[in-house]
Amino acid sequence: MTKTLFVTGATSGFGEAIARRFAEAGWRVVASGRRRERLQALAASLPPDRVLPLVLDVRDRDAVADAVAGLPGAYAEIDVLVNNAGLALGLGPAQRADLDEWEQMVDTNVKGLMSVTRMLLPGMVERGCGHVVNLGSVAASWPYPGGNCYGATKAFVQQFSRNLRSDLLGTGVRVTNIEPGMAETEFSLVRFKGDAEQAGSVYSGTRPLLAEDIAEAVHWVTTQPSHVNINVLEIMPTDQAWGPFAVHRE
Ligand code: NDP
Ligand code: 8X3
Repeated sequence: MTKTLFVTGATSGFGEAIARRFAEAGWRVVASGRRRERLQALAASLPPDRVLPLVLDVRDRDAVADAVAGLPGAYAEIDVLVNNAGLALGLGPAQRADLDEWEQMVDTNVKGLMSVTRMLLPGMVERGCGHVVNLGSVAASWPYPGGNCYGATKAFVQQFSRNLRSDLLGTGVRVTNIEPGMAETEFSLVRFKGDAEQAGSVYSGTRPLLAEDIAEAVHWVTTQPSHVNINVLEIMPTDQAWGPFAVHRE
């Protein structure tokens, strides 16, 4: 039977690659995000009747509820939810951070993820199957200068994913937290407010992960036999690793 995926943030990067990976594998895909034209272009580039473009800002709780309640017949029963929509804003120290930017990260990465999950979970539990895949980050576990609020939102995603597993034990619903390291998408362009040069310098001279690598990982975790739950998958480029502790000296 054809399965259905609901992915947030499908207008670029991981979300778009995930939508493509699953649509090309024959799944129905609800592709959501704020930029309508990009969703329409995505749907138009894939086989007909495979992708439902859904304009949705995950920060708008009522809109999320309406969107889930209004899913048309063929797309109404979601087998896999990928909570991918998210962003980092800025890389400055906490004492100089813009509180509005911190709030936007919390509203999107934390509260948006909570809303979409809460709205879609009852159907999965009722049907006795389903899978919630969250896009966490290495930033959840490994602090770095300027990661402040962004890393904290991903630490929420990490613990929320674990706690979801506890609540869903025995329901047949699976939960996975994917934690990527450096990946070249529009992530840095957003983080640096459209400064392409600064964004490009993050990836120059190295080989970052690609959006398709993450899409492949999401496809793999969701196509394991139903008795297998991949709890967490941390993925880095071969060219990335940890550094020593920083020490301040007078
Ligand atoms: P992109 O900037 O390429 O994609 C982010 C997506 O999130 C876009 O489709 C954007 O769509 C969507 N989005 C942002 N805000 C909202 C909102 N309020 N409502 C709905 N959609 C929203 O970045 P990535 O693909 O790299 O990021 C995807 C996820 O992966 C994020 O959660 C990010 O934190 C995480 N991640 C990224 C890593 C990286 O190095 N790239 C590493 C680890 C994790 P639109 O603007 O159209 O709404
Ligand atoms: C994105 C990876 O290292 O920029 O979550 O925080 S990092």
